[in-house]
Amino acid sequence: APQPTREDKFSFGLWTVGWQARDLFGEATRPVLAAVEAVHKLAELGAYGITFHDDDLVPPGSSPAERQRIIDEFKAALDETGLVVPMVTTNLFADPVFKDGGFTSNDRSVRRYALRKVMRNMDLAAELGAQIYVFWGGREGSEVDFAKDVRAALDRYREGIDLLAQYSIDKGYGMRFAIEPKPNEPRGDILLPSIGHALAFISELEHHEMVGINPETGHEQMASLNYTHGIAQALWQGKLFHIDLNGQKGPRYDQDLVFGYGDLLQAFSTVDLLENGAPGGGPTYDGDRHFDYKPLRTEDMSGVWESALANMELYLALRERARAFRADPEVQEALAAARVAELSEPTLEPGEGHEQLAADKTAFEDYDLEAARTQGYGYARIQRLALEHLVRMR
Ligand code: GLT
Ligand code: MN
Ligand code: MN
Ligand code: MN
Repeated sequence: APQPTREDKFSFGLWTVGWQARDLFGEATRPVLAAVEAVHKLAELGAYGITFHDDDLVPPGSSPAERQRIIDEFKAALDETGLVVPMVTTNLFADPVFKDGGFTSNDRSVRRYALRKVMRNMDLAAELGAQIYVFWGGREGSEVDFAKDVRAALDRYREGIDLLAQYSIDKGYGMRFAIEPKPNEPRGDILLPSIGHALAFISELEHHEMVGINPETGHEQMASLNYTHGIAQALWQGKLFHIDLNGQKGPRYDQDLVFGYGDLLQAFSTVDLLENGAPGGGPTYDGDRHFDYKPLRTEDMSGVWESALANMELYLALRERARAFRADPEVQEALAAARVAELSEPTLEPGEGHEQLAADKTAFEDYDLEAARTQGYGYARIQRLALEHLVRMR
């Protein structure tokens, strides 16, 4: 199997390998994982980064002295291993104070508390060199439509992000923010439920240029959406600032499976897009390959590390498969036959407007409708070749 290296830029949330597997129906099945141990183990496995929520690293209720000791030990482990902290985020969902949301709680005092909690953790994030700050608003939402003024909630969401962006600017932190959409769970309905909702929201922000998205594979798939298409649109808009890779088997609860363990074919097209860009060119993704998964509840710590490695190995295997797919002359021929590149040609001639188009009889009056109606597009061949590359029939 391919070996992950630092250059591959794989990162993991401390809350992933550190998940004690407490779920809705059962208690923890694993012991607490010390952050320092997570750093050492991830570095050993070939990851380059570790990310965390404020409360993953420093247990809530710690005294200032304890907090400092934990941070110092964490930093020492980073120095020792060379692991970096490329992204940091805030827990605005676990504490009961956030049961109606952080930035969008109906209770104004909760909103002010949430902002302060983020500001405090942004200071730590900056100190550790994090360039990306993620916002997953899992509790921003509702169960009762009539009890949440969504218009006002979006105003408050915007107010919150605007303030924090200003905070980063004024402090000289130079961070970029990444909003993570999710349709539901833990709230019945979450605000900014999909990539598209988040992108539309960002365009309303004061510092929209410093805000992008952090789309998670499973979250889009929970809503039956095509993850590869979603990140393609984010790349198109220059908004794919970060990414949460994992696996999900269709629309059901958030499974956070190992990357690829769900819709493997879509994982393949995801990696192909991230690594090679669109078939007609266009930007590739140069950020971290961040895994947000939950090691199975059945596993002890050896299963945790086994699954952490599985994420990286699968990614590398798909990257290799995607390269082979693109390099295959038969694939290139099939792409050409399907006129995939023709979609990159503008529909109008240079300088042509609607008047010239209206004057072009070949476009309408003399158009060979019958030929266009009966032609085949040749996608079946591409589908077959992609599958064959995926399962190494080629
Ligand atoms: C939480 C959530 C994830 C988010 C994390 C960032 S926390 O586990 O389910 O999808 O990425 O807050
Ligand atoms: Mn996530
Ligand atoms: Mn998830
Ligand atoms: Mn999750």
